[in-house]
Amino acid sequence: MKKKVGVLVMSYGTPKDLDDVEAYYTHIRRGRPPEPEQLKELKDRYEAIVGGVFPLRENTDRQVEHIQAELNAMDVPDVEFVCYQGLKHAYPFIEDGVEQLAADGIKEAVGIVLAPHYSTMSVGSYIKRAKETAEKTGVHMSFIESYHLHPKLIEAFANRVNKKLDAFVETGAGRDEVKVLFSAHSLPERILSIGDPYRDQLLETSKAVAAATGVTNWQFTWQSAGRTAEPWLGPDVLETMKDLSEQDVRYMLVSPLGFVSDHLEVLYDLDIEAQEVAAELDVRLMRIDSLNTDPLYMQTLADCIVTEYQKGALLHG
Ligand code: FEC
Repeated sequence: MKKKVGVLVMSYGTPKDLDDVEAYYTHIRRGRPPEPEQLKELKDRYEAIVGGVFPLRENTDRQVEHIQAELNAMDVPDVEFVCYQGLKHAYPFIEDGVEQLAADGIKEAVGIVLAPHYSTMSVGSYIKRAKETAEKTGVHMSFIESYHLHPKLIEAFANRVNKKLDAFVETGAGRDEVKVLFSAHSLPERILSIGDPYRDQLLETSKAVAAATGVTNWQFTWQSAGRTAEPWLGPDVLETMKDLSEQDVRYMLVSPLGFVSDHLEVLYDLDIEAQEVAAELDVRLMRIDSLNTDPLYMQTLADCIVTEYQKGALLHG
């Protein structure tokens, strides 16, 4: 019989429905309930993306199914991979995922996050929570911290950039006239003083995608900064768009490299908010399609998981 190896696939998580937004937001704020106007503003954003649906949940479900299929198609001798979900801010939480795999009798597992870049505030905190539960439940777990330069990930992003640059060319723009804006979720500026690799890894992915597409007209910018008083990394994409339009840039392709799925930060912050700013500035803005279950992305994850598992198997016999 094949040995069952657990795979904890971790992701941000999204509310179940509009009534669940308050509990979700309170969890993000580490137990502090939002003010009524903050809650209303967040609900309005969810309602604006196709009538209040929560695409991240379905996307994550589909990604997990595809990863499991991809892993078992790799035919690792004597091993069957079984995937579990662990969400940062929604049910099933990271702790639930680890407890479930332990309850199913799994003794060995690999953890991966559906976000390619490492920050102590993002991936680091997912891993910390999973590790704590793994220790309590006696599961031996190892983790993939980042995969931001995996060749198949770069190829998947490059294909998407090329596809949208072709779409610009069809509308009459010159390929080199399009400013490619690589973007990612902002974090508080204080991450830089603790030597966090997040910004450098994002720049490395940007350079690799630019090299793979031959794009030289690009820059990196942040997006979706949190609504807190402390300073967040900038410039924000909306500010970048304004600056560029003052320099007479008329075509912009926003390419969020820090996100892998369609969700609020893409469908609202870029497709609604940034498009409104583009209309005011009279610039043409497009966005690359999200990776979702792109086979190249699924293969990136499966490859990282199998490599991590085999490294552990070699070490522990
Ligand atoms: O579609 C959905 O339902 C979920 C969309 C979503 C994703 C996402 C990814 C990241 N976040 C990261 C960091 C922070 C920090 C704070 C913060 C706050 C929010 C709020 C919402 C939200 N985030 Fe998020 N994030 C998503 C949604 N995020 C909603 C609360 C309202 C707001 O500020 O807009 C600030 C927390 C605090 O108050 O202390 C920090 C990072 C990522 C990308 C990596 C990852 O996926 O883990 C980093 C998707």
